[in-house]
Amino acid sequence: MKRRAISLLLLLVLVLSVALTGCGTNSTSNTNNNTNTSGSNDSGKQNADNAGDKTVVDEKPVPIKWVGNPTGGLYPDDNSLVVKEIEKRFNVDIQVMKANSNKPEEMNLLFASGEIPDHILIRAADINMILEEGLVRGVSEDMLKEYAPTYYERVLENHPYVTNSVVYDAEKKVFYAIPQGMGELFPFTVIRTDWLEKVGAKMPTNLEEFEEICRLFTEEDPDGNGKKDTYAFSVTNNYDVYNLAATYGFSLPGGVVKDESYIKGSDGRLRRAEVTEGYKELLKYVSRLYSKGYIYPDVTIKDDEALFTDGVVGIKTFDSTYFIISYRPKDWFALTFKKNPNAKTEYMRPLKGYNGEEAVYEYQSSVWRWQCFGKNTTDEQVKKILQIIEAQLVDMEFHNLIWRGIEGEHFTVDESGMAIAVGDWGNNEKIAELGTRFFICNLRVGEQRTLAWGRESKVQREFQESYNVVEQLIPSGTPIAAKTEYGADVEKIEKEFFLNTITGVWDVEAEWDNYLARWYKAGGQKIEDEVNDIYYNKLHKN
Ligand SMILES: [Ca+2]
Repeated sequence: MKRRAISLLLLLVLVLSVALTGCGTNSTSNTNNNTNTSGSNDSGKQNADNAGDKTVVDEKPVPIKWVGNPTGGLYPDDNSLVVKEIEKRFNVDIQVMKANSNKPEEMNLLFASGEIPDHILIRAADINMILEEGLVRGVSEDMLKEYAPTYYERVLENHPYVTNSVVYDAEKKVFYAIPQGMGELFPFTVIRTDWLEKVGAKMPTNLEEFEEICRLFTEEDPDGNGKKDTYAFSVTNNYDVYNLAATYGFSLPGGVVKDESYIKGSDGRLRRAEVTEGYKELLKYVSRLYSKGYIYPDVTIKDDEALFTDGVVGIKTFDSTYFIISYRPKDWFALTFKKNPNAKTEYMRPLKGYNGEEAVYEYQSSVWRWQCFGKNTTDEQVKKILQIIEAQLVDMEFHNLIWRGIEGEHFTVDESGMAIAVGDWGNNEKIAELGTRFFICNLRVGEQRTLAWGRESKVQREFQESYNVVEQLIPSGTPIAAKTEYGADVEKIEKEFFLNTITGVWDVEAEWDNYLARWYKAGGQKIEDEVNDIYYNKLHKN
């Protein structure tokens, strides 16, 4: 009700602003027509390409209102290099929409004003709103395949379940939203191998060996300073036990792999990992390590990465990019080697599971944003947008232009293959001035990834190729209304149980039933019911 009232009010504002911008649009499109005659070379080429379609000689630029990714909340100027280049190449007239796709309130305001952009970028969490209000048009699979075949391929590669989700109409073969984002690497655990050498141990391969390493790192003076002042690892959140959880057969949200994991029980019912027996066993294992003194005692410490940097702990689990020193040269991992030039580390292979089985990694392809098309957008406009997206995926020069500008002028490539901004071209203000990063489509592969993160990212990817990866039962980006409502309450209970049991305040076994009761009562029941309804009635209709 409240929202309706606000919408009406904004509608008034809209009527006024449309009346005002109406005049502005006319005058700008006139100027655009003028400037475009000078760039007739390119439009001539476009016409030739489209000769089969139409016999229009002097095609007018196709107007496109684009909601993109404003770096640091700043928008590209209409005259920025990137905007001008896109306009020239594709014979379009880009209007940069000044609504921040990272901020739902700004997007709401834009839609409430009646303005529906042609290219819409929206946060994963906001897709429900946009679908329910009918703000987008569908794009057929055929159209995607015809104008953006690489885009289509990479979307399906990274989000294989999208055609079995709420954004896809399986009967009509139409997408209402297209996921942007990539299958992330799983968080890595690194171990100080110079410590392993010092205590005469090898990389652990199972939970027993891991526990023994924890003991040695705590009791056998791995840093050789004659004092008992080290621990195996620290625990402040799920990150730290991510790879241990995998050995118990499930994924925990941590860093970029942030989806909750649902596991199908022998009764066919999907349950959140945190209320399953495997989770209980994990907590017992970790609390035992804590009770033996192997885990850093303070679990509330904010900056626990520094414990690794300072050589207080010798094991750390974190997002992959942090272990790329050239990519994050000033971060905690890189600093470890500045502080202690003798430090050596290696990634830990997945440990053998507690039941003797292989560790389980759930494939999660983060939906960073959804890409959608406004309900008033024409086929011609969709076609142009798809071509712009396709070009940045297949044409490296155009890809670079969209992401970082012109090589040699705005960026250079270092010895690790990573692109480095020249001068201050990496600053937010300069990014807006240039227009880079606003039109990005985040589905990068091969060289495109190397340019972003350097060659170590390839090493990491290869390291994880042997992982035992399973499908996600509830795909990334699936809207779960009950989670929106009760998610925070339920997570509070999970967090409290996690920290209190690990530190031995509560006994896992004694408190388990109590925890489950509170979890279900706080909204967990509603989430679980909805998840099962989605799984059985919406995703698997057959
Ligand atoms: Ca010591």
